Amino acid sequence: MRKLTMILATAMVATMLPAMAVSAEDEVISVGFAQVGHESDWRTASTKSCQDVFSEENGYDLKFVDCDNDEAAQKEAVRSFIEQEVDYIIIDPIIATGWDTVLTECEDAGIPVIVIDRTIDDSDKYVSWVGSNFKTEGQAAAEWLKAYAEKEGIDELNILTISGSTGSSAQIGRSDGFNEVAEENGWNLIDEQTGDFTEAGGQEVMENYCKSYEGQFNVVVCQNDNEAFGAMTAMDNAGVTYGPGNDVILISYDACTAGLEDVAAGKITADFECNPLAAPFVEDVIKTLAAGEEPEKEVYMIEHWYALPEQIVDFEIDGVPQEMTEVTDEVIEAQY
Ligand code: GYE
Repeated sequence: MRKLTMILATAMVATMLPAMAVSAEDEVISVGFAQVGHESDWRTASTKSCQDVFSEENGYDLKFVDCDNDEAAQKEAVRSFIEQEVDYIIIDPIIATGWDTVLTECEDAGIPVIVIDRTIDDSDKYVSWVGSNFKTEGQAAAEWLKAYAEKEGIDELNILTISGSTGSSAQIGRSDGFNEVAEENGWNLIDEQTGDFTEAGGQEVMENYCKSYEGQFNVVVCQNDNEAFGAMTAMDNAGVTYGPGNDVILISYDACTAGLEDVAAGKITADFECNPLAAPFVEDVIKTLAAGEEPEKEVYMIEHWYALPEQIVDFEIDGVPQEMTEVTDEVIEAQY
């Protein structure tokens, strides 16, 4: 409900209802959330985080739309939130560009927009963004690979990448961060095709890779865990071994529970976290706005780089030493 309508409605019922009911009605904050879809474990954790925080018990009316990775549907969802006169709009942008028109509509309607996870790169008409530095994640994976290959005495790196959804800031950042380091070090980037952040996509791309590049690769980079699950099925079927001590170094991103279980099982060689639990920080932004104060424009999530002890090596990103975290049962238990 929009603020003005809410005040009027409250004033009208105030004469008729006991004070308790008025204040309960007054406190409900409506939030529209245009979620990317349901493509991955990461996405499930992100959705749950928002549903937990913006619950009825916490005083929210959450209007949740799963946009099924459809850019047009996502813009439609945002417009439907404007029509419903919600108090706040949360967007996790499927792709990074093409946002200025709809964000201008939100601005004209006086509804604050909070962007989470992926970035909007061609408009700044939102109050805050809460998410991860995807380029740093890509650099971390590559700098780890460099240090690990040195330790293992592997001097030729022939790399296949299964990228995320093309044009999403998560894909762009991870590819840029990784590929810059790869090029500096003269590694052989054989191919990069999208698996759309899904298990089925990862499997399909890897099946093609196993046929086209048989015996020619020793590193597979999957831009999320679900793609890695699919890639593992394809490699199993093609008789390619992966994980510590095997044919292929398998790198993944997200580090959700099932991904870390595969690290512990010696299948994924290292997993670079992307933290999906943004909702509590989004609520802080909403509370700051409600108090009439200015929230931070950018809020970064904290993330860890995971491996088993034998695969933990020292590395730096732009001169900053990085800590790696050993995957243990407790760590898996605490993950999302
Ligand atoms: O890595 C992937 C999800 O935008 C960071 O989207 C997110 C990515 C995440 O589908 O699993």
